Amino acid sequence: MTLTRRVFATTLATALGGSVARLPSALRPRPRPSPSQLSWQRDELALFLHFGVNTFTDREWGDGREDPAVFNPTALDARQWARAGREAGARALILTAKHHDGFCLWPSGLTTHSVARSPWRGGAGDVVREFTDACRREGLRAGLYLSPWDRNAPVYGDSPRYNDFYCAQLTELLTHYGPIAEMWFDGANGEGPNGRRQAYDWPRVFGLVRRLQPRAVMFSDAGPDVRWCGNEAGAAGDPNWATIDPAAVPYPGASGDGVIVALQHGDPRGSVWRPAETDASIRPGWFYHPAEDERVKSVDQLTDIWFTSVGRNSKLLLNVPPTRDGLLHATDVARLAHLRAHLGGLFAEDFAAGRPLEWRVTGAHSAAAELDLGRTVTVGVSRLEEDVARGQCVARYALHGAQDAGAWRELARGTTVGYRKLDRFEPAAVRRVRVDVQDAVATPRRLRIGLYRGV
Ligand code: FUL
Repeated sequence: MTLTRRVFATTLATALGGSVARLPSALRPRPRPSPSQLSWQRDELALFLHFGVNTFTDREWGDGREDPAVFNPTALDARQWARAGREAGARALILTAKHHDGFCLWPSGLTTHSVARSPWRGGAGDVVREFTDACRREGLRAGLYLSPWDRNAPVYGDSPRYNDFYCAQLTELLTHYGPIAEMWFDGANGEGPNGRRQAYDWPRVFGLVRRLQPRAVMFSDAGPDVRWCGNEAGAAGDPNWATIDPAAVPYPGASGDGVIVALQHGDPRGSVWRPAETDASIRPGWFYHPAEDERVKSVDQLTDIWFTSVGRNSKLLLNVPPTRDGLLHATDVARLAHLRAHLGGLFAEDFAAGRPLEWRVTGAHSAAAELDLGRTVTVGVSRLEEDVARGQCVARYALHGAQDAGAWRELARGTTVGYRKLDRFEPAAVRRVRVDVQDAVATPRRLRIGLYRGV
């Protein structure tokens, strides 16, 4: 869209007294990421830390009736979490400040179900403080998970009162611990201690975060900044658009036929930029369970997840739960280091680096790129990237390779590209490579291309 058209569209929207989203799609400027959404995506990998009373009771969902005295991680060292994250290549960490049991890892003034009633650090400890300090010391961004569902709070289900309570807890977290890069709102919404369900005031919650931490991104099924990818198996959708129709998932935890499809795939005509975050655990559960020590995902499994998350225009939020000691388990830490080394090796030598790329726009929605690698090499992995700061465009592409003057042979084909699309294919000896953008939502802009040997 030209500048004049964009100015017109915005002016028209203002004159209509409505948002740009209400304009006919042909007049609407294509959505682009905010600076915070862009930094969020460029982080590529974040670690998720599920930690709390469940760690000690060996459960996945606590019922809110736990004795706070069970929480006693005698060797807790948040610096070890942050160091392991940094060494794994993660650029952010997200901690469950409160899970569904309502137990707070900080001494919240709103409840007694917290670390303040535990024997840990004599009741004077604050895991959120140690966590945010450690992130900063290791140069990582800190994010927090504050479960809306609270099975301990007596006011849960008494909707206006719990909304006040929840916003007050959120205010504690967003005003006492410095910059928070991501607030994570889970969609699970069960019953409270009185058997009632809560009607959350999401506009108020989102407005509060924007006001107190304008640079934070908010994650939930329904955004507003980052959406859930629709499953916990480590696979973003294919295709995966960063744009979505906000009406398709109107609030966190919404259910219905189209919701999961919308979360997985987004929508090429979507009016808002809301990229998908892929959350998956390195272990079967989200919390630490000793019985799962032998079931930590292998480097091959984690690599597959990398290809189906970061390699599908998503960001990977990989859960690595602290143990009862308050440390990441040695097996998990070693696995993270091996994953980093394995990916480092896979992407170490880019045969396309520095090679001139010939880019031709072949139609209103198509283009072709050709690359001479200067010598014959064996290629088994490709990396395609759009400049998503300017939006997402490619809907369908094919990758071909050829030996010197030989015939073109298809190596891979796919749908969306976005921030990054990774493909693995049968290794082939090629000297020339061609990428055909066969369909796009606008005139395709030059792609970045990387080519690697693969295994
Ligand atoms: C879910 C929760 O119910 C799980 O316990 C976990 O926190 C996961 C990330 O989100 O909805």
